[in-house]
Amino acid sequence: MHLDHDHHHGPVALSADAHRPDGSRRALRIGLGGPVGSGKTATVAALCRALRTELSLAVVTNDIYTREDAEFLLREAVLPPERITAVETGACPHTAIRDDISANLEAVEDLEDEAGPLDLILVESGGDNLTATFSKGLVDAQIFVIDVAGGDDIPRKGGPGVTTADLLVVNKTDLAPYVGSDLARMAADAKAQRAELPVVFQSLRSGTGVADVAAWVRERLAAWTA
Ligand SMILES: Nc1nc2c(ncn2[C@@H]2O[C@H](COP(=O)(O)OP(=O)(O)O)[C@@H](O)[C@H]2O)c(=O)[nH]1
Ligand SMILES: [Mg+2]
Repeated sequence: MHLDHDHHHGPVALSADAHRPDGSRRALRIGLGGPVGSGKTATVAALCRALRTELSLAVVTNDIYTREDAEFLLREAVLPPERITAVETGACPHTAIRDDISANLEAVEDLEDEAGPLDLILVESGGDNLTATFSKGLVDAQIFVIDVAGGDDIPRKGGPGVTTADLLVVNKTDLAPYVGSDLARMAADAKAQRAELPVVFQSLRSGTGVADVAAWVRERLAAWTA
């Protein structure tokens, strides 16, 4: 934790600033939100595998009462253990990424202090419903992950995650034939909700789309360091 850490104002002000107290540029922070089971942890794992040789990166997971997601990432060895931190959020996962972000800010700052210098920190939310989004004081950009098995009407239903996330990932396209989800309809509905904001259709089973998500992250990082 930084010495100037102040539980009322310090973390947000520090976070919005692109520099750390020593003047170096802090890591780009990207949040991954979306319903429980849509594939956030699996996407984090895929991004780590795609980017870890070219970037210095770390991950913060948010679980309600456990450290399951962090333990999964550790078991899969997607990154060295000192680059993975779990925040236990208690009852309301959205609170920890939107309202009282202090535990998450502490986690990202500690990672930079202890495992840094870092280019990128991925923050996975505890998983909530369609209304959960990250505070701009915690992350610089956010990815919202939904899946085709959750129903092909989700893009049409909207909500801030679907309509405003910097990137929408529609995951598990491999399951579409089994659950009767119409991918063309999902694409059209997402386009109607998001206009020019990007959408990637992904299947971690077949590996489709991961390269597009990784390319989007690289673009954000290039803009961040420019
Ligand atoms: N068939 C299929 N299963 C997936 C895909 N992505 C993730 N899963 C599975 O969906 C389940 C939930 O994924 P997880 O990443 O833990 O979801 P989270 O709760 O959003 O973090 C796990 O059993 C994953 O293996 C995919 O693209 N296709
Ligand atoms: Mg997860």
